[in-house]
Amino acid sequence: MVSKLTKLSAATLLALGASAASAERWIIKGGDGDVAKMKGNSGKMHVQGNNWIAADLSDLNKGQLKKLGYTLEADLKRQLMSFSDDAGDPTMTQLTPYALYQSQAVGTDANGDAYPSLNMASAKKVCVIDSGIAGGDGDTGGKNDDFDWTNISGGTDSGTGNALTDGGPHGTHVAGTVAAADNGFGVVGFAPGNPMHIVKVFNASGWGYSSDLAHAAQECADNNADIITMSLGGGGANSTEENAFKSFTANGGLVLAAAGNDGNTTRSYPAGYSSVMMIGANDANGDIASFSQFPPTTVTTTTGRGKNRTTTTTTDETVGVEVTVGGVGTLSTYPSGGTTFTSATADGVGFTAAESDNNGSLNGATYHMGTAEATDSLANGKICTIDRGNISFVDKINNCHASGGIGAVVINNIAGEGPVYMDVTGAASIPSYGAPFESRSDIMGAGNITISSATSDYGYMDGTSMATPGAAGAAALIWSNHPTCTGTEIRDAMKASAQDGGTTGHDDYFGHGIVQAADASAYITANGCAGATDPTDPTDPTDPTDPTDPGTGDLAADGSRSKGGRTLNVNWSGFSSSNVSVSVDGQLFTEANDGSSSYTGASKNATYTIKVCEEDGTTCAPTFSL
Ligand SMILES: [Ca+2]
Ligand SMILES: [Ca+2]
Repeated sequence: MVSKLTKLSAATLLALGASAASAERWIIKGGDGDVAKMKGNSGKMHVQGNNWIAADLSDLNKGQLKKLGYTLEADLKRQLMSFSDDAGDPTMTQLTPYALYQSQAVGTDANGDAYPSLNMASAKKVCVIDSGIAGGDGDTGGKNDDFDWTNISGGTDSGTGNALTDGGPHGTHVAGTVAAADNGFGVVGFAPGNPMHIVKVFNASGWGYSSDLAHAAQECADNNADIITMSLGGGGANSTEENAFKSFTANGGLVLAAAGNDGNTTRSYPAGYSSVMMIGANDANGDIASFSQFPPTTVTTTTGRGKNRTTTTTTDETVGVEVTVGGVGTLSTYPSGGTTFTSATADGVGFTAAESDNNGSLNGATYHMGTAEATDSLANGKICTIDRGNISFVDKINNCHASGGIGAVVINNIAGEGPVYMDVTGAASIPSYGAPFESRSDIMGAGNITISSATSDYGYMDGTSMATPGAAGAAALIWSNHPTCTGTEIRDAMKASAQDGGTTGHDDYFGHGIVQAADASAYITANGCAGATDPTDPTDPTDPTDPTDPGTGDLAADGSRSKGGRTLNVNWSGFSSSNVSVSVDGQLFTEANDGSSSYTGASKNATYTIKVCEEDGTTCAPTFSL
């Protein structure tokens, strides 16, 4: 084993790490078109064309390349296509939430062929462990009619009462994402009308315990459920709880739970048990939700004492996020009358309007006030459209009102964040709504805006709690088309077919990526329940030894720390290129593919995120931390 020590001091390692994180990516072209010369004067190369390359460039690189006569062009970021909810009023028409389009639960493929739909004859029952469901008058509202109530069961618990009445809206929202009925009104779930058993472990106080969950898992099994979904969690593992889910999984079931909403690396349980599939949340653009937790997929074990003490880190993806589903601005069912729903259009084009405490109907011509930092008489009698930023919402609304404006629509200035939820305490009492940045061009140019707001059976929530029932519903949809598979086989197919998100390959935020229900079903059709030999490579199921195999399943990397924690030792296997690319907290090293390398100068109090990739950076072993 060859070891290579860098000559970097601790300060340098950290400083370089910071600059690497902000490294700019450029396209180099023109001049003599000599690709080798371009590469020789660049940082890490990402893509190579006939007479151009795309690479990371330092200022020094840029100067040198320009001197050699090459042209530099900024390499721009391209995002996945955004998805939208249908626009309209759910009491009048049925709206499909965006996450169903994004995860292929509805819609058609590139050839116009419909994605597989729920096969009710072989439906798998989903057990929803949450705060009950609005089947009658509960804490928040009345019965929601947008369920197939003949397919829903639930018991009574001495602590929380009847599971078929709500103990808060959370459980009803979650259940709607799994299985709201396809009936022409309201919303539609991932597996519409699918059989569900409801276990109520929470009431208004919002507390449950691991023992409650162990008991609930047994109730799910007793009621012949195949899938358990839990939009809940907390810190610390508990063997009774873990054994309950292990047993459910060992008996052929599938258990899913939310990663958590604290936006940090904390591992929540039950999601953190290996037997439970941890679900993260992405937004409508396919970006990770800011709140979605991303625990490391590494397990560290220490052996020996004193000088012989060694720490070994291995990768276990089943203790981290495995897949994600849309969970930002999720539209679903509420206990009847339990929320308000706002319907908004700009020249007939729908947009998401977040109500404030100053709600009410609006209908009129618009005037765009920019950031509304001063009054403007042209807003008189108009609906003010206003950009977020520079001054408070209250000041903006007051300037609109003082200009004679009849209402305000404040547009977010951050993409992917949804509409602005405004605190309007102290503002003039004109109807005031928030809107998302993505709708800015529709709103600003609109001749007319119409907004109505009324009590409703439908509304929005954010959270990995909203993503998890989406994954459970997708699992029910996929499984109903392949009823002889086990829950674990469905889980593997969902991971193998997920659409990669974030950094290339498996990562702690997305796991394998965004669930693709139709692709998962096609994967099982192509490979059988047991899946491909190389389960992370759906494109090459038959020959994992094929050197052109792009899969990541054969690639492994781990490491340890020595010298008082200041040296990082990285090991890898399964790579085919002559060099590999090692990223240490974003700082890139090209190393001979000899299986290991070491880096000195680490800060002993810092954790480093390490990724080993083939030299071209396209295929990587799972990321790990030291
Ligand atoms: Ca419906
Ligand atoms: Ca990824």
